[in-house]
Amino acid sequence: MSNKSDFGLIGLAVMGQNLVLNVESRGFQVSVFNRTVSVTEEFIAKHPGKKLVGAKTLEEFVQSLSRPRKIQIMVKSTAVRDHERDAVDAVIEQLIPLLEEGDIIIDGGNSFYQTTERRDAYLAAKGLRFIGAGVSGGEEGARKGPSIMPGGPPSTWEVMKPIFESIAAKVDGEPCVIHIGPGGAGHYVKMIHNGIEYGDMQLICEAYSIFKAAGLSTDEMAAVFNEWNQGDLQSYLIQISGKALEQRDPETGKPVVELIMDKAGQKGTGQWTLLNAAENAVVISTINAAVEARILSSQKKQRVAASTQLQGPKAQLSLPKAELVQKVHDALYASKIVSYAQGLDLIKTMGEKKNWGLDLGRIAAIWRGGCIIRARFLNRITEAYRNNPQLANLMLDPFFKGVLNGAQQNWRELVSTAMLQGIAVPAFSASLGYYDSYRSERLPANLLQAQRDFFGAHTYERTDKPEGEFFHTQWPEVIE
Ligand code: 2AM
Repeated sequence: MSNKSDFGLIGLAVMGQNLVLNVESRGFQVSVFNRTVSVTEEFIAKHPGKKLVGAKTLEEFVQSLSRPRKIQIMVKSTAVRDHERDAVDAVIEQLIPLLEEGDIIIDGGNSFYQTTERRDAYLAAKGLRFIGAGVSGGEEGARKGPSIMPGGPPSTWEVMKPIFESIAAKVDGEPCVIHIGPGGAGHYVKMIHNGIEYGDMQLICEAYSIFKAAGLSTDEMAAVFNEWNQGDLQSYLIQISGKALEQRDPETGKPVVELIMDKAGQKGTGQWTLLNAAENAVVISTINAAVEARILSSQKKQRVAASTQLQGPKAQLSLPKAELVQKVHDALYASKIVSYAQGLDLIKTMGEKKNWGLDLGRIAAIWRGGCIIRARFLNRITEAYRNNPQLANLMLDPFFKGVLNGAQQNWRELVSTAMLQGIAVPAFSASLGYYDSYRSERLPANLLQAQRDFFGAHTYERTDKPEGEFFHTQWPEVIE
């Protein structure tokens, strides 16, 4: 082993440990530190012969690194707003007196992007460098190659590039990491990635819900998902959903999925995405529906009580299986395109507002491997933005437009059927609602403007007069 390590990591929970093993496996020497020293000792003892240095103190850890030091923090991040402090801040504060000019701190957790901006400015003022990097792929991604979304100054990215590129997932030989943009851009894009992930997951769950109402067995559903995974819906989430449906419980012999409580958890990035969309006046109704579906699912007690009080039809889906599968496929594919169109619209809007210089096509490309939303379909998004970097909405790209136009009839028939049968399809229907609103030359907002002018003299523009001219009507008095 050489004298000094190339990389240091603080926080040896599973993600941290796996990242360390990944970096080490690419030929780098790695120093590690954990608040609870026994965790470090166990980790080092478990991996003999590896280029690892286990430090008992932070001083020892910092001294073991070559300069400029590259220190990744993988501790619990909880602060949701920039004024709050969490474990990442605590570790940063402990590091500051030990570091020297030009050293680099990398936050690889799911920090809120404004928190990242605050830390970036704080450390820059102290002559230190900071990278806020979104890391996606879960435990397996961290070990074998995640998708990495780093934000920070280009000069810092250049220093980190060899390590990031060697540890990231590879697709067609290309590493799933690019410099996303300055400051909080990396954590921002990771946050929207998570929102999109929520959308993908919920859409798959709605497909499952319809199949279940139609009486398909979990094995039949798994077969459908496995087949879809060979086609245009190919994705990691479709693949694992198929595998999950096949799984039997050794104790009861029943499908494990049917034994799992229908209460979804969430850690907050989906809700942050909604807040940010509202702040930027961008519609992300599919992601919104997905987040809200998780919230409603968690209210199990209330749902159980309401199930005997509020009426609905008893679902009877009598469509031939092949026809049903095709309709669900088309609804899922079209809804997924809408969800990505919305998420990318939000990234585009925010990128322009913040002057981040984001490249949507290249961002989609680094999501092709390592991360949870990895899918062949992302190649099409990269192509769409390569063909037209100014694309206003993904749905208008020639390829996606073709898919939507081809799928829309089946999509509406499926959503209508589900609604008539009382099967909740909030994300399928939100996507269709967005599609139909977006393609409407005329919406009923004329009446809305009339209402606003009626009660508040808010004025309106006219279809027969130039844009920017505002009118007010003397509406009659209302007698109630
Ligand atoms: P621990 O093993 O000492 O609990 C995930 O919780 C990881 O973050 C663990 O490695 C944990 O260390 C670390 N962690 C959580 N809060 C921390 C803090 N305030 N300071 C340092 N490490 C922390």
